[in-house]
Amino acid sequence: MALPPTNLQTIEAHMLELQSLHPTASGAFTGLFGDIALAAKIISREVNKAGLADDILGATDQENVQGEIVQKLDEYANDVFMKCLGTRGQVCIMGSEEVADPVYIDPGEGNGNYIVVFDPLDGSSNIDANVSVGTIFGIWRRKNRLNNLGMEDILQTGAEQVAAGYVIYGSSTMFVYTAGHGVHGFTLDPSIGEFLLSHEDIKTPFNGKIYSVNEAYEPRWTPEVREMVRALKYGRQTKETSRKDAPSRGSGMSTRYIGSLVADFHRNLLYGGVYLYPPYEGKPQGKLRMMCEAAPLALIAENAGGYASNGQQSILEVTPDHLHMRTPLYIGSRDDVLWIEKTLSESGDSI
Ligand code: P6P
Repeated sequence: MALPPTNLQTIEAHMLELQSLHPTASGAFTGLFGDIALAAKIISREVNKAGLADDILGATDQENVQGEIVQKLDEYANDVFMKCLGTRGQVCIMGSEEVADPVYIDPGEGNGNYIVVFDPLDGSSNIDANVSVGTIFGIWRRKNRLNNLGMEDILQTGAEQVAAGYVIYGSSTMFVYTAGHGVHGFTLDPSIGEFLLSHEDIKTPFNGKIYSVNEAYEPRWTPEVREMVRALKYGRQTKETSRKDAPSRGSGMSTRYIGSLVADFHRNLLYGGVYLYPPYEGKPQGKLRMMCEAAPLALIAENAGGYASNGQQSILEVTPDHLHMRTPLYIGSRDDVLWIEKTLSESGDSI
C-alpha cells in the first residue's frame, strides 16, 4: 500500500492561509484560485491522454489572433478556462491569447473583482511530440465599477497584478504561483486529484549557467543582441568568474531550448539561467505577448529573486497599449538579466 503523501498541503489550503493574512478578504480571490486549479486539472487530464484520445491531437483549420494555427488542445484549453472562470462570479473580464477581444462577463450575484488574462496552452505546437506545454495566467483587480468597465481595467502594468502563475504539463503537472508572498509550486497527485505543495518558497539562483534562445534567428538580430548572446556563450565577468576557483571554461553558459516557454522558464527558475526572446528583423517587438506571457512570468521571476526585462526596463513597469501587445523578453537569474538590460540599454538597442 502506498505511503501517505509527505506533504498534505493542498493549493486550496495554501490559499486559505494566504487569505488569513487579509482579515477583510471575502474569499473571492481564494475561490478564483480554486477555479483556475480546476481548469488546470481538466486540461492536464486531456493533455496526458492526448496520445490516446481520438480527435484531440493535431490542428484545427483556424488561425488565432496571433496568426498561429490553433491546435485542437488550444481550443479545448481555452474553452475549459472560459467555462471554469466565467461562471463563478469572481471574474468580470477575461483576455485569452486565443481570442481577439476581451470577454466581458456578467458576474451575476458575484462581485466580479478580477480580470484574468491567460495563454491557455502555450507551446501547443509541441503537443503531438509529447513535449511539455503550459498554461500562463495573470490576475488584476478591476479599477472601475462593474457598470463602467473598459480598457483602463485591462491595460494595467505587470506590477499591478495581484497574482500570477503557470501550470506545466510535463513528466508531472505542476501549478506554480505568486501572490506577492513568495513563489510556491504544487504537484498534481492524479490519484486523488489534488495539487499538493512540493516546492515551497522557490528562490532562483542569482546567476545561472543556462541560456535559452532560438539561435536560428541570429542572422536577423541586431548586432548588439548578437554580441550580447555571444558574451553569454563565451563568458562574461560575473561575481562568480572573478572568483579564483572559477570553472576552467570561464563563465560561458550552456544552451537549453525546448521551444516551450513554460518548460524553459520553469527549468531556469529552479536551476538558474536566462530565457531570451529578442526582437528580430520583421518582428521589432519579438514574438511573445506582454499580458498573457511576459508580465505573469515576470511577477513570478521577481518574487523568486529573479528579474525580467524588455531590454530597456523591467517588464513589470510597462503599460500595455493593447491586449495582445508583443514584447521582447529577457527573464531569469537577476544578475544575468540585469547585465543583459545594462548591455542592451547602453548600446541604445532599440526595441
Ligand atoms: P520559436 C510557443 O509558440 C512560444 O510562444 C513559446 O512557448 C516558445 O518559447 C516560443 O514561442 C518558441 O518560438 O520562434 O523559437 O519557435
